Amino acid sequence: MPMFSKNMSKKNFLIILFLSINISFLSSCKKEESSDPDVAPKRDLETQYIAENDSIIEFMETHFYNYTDFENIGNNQTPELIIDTIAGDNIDKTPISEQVKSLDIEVKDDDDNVVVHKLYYEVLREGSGENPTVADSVFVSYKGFLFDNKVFDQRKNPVWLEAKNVVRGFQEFLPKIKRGEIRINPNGTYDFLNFGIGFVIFPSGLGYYNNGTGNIQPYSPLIFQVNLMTLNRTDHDNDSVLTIIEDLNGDHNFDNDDTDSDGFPNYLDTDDDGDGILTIDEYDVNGDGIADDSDGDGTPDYLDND
Ligand SMILES: [Ca+2]
Ligand SMILES: [Ca+2]
Ligand SMILES: [Ca+2]
Ligand SMILES: [Ca+2]
Repeated sequence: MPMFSKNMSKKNFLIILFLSINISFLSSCKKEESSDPDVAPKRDLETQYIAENDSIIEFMETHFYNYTDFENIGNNQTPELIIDTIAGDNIDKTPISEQVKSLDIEVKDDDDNVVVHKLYYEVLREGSGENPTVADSVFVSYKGFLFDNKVFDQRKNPVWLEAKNVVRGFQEFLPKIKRGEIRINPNGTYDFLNFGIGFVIFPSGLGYYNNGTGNIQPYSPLIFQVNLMTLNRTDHDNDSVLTIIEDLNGDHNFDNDDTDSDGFPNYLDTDDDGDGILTIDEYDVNGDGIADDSDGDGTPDYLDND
């Protein structure tokens, strides 16, 4: 496909790099419960989480990854993550459980009860640039696989994804690594150097839960290796307020913040408070980089309709 042909001119490449958005398989698919054979009956979120977390911990205690392949790697290399059982010749390997860190993510069940889900991750190379937010567009290669090593999705050539559209565990992991640098070579080819590499393991409550999809059975914990080439900050409605800032309640769901209740969430609303003045014309009139608050009531003008 032409998107990443190596002989593209520098100019064309940069235009494509910074404009194109590619939504792939990773996009959270929200299927309705139906007669679809891939959709299992919905279980209690907390019960399911506890059972899956136990199985993830057991998996990490009995498995290792190819950590020696990630030592002293070249600045443009991307070793592929391989996970195997600690047994036989590999009996002395360090288990994954001794290497990962964890992150607590709040997930709500259908009755709005919060069940904290642990996500386990390892940064294999930090990267050299900025970290993405959970709202940004990221240019990534990745490999998604299951505990039985079955690969359900893999991109060896990087693709653009929107962090807010991928499964939650992948989205929440992204800010843990940094982007790399772009090197344009004299012959017009390019590569990325010193980009962030890591992997993440998470329960189905941060994945597809009761929805099976492709090779993924319902209630499957998922593993992703992620290689972050570069990123693009997003401002979906071009109102000068970055999308990450439009998530007012900070729950990483961008669809439930709608200040003026007009049905358009703030990240897609060019007049967030519905006062007839576009957000871009009242967000930061004095240009100091801070949202203006003319009446000093603590609510910035662009969210304040009085
Ligand atoms: Ca929100
Ligand atoms: Ca709105
Ligand atoms: Ca807005
Ligand atoms: Ca307004």
